[in-house]
Amino acid sequence: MPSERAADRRQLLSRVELFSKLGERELDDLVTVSRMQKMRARDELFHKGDEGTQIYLILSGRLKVMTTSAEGDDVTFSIAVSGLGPFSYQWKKGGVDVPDATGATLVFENVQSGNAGDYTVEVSNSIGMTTSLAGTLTVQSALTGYALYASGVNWMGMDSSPQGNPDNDPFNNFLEFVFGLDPLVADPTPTVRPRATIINVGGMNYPAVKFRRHRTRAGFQIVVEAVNTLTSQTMQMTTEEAPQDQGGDVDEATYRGQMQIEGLDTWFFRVKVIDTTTP
Ligand SMILES: [Ca+2]
Ligand SMILES: [Ca+2]
Repeated sequence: MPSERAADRRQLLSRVELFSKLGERELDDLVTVSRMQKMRARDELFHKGDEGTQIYLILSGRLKVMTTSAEGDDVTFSIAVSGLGPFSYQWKKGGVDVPDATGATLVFENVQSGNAGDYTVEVSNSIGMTTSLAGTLTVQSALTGYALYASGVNWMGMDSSPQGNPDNDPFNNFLEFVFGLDPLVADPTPTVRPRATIINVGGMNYPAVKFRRHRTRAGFQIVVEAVNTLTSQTMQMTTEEAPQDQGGDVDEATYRGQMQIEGLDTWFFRVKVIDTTTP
């Protein structure tokens, strides 16, 4: 026999559209894994990229969604409302209605700088309850990433272009930017270059590659591929392990192959840096 509080919670859950088709028993199961959480103003609930292990239902209050997009990305703002439906929605940009934006979700496909702004959504139901959510969309030009970085370096007349290599090490300025290196100091390659290693996960040894990279810089994409024979054209999937903070906006990334090292003769990784500033 569920407690009175559990009964309240079950009633709340049953009013959420996503769970509306569940039977009493399934709702009871949900109640046992749910918990109430009070947040203070400005508390951060989650960050983009966090592992999605929970669903949040907002019972009262407002949630602000902050997001940054490289131009050309798809961005979604979405609102979850509890209470008595059905609901109607109107999204606004800078207080002005966005035409045809009357669903629970506002999607920008191929976002452009013109989409940047402060967004709110007004939600109302048949008894006139109104709530709103606010979010800011910042659109970052892919070019600003390298340009911002380059502007902070004292080049003293040396070649500051992405292809330049004033310190004459194996990394051009663009790769120095990507991997968090110093473009004016020749970097020792065995230490900073992507390097092969072996990591142990759950008692099994896997081939892996480790490299340093900048976390928050824009204008590039790193793709890691692996292959276990040089003649094979098929690149295998790799799994990204939790990155290790190296301080100063740099982390060490580890990607591992899917097959255990036992039984493998060879394993090659390819770390591709794609310059997204070049269309
Ligand atoms: Ca260099
Ligand atoms: Ca360097």
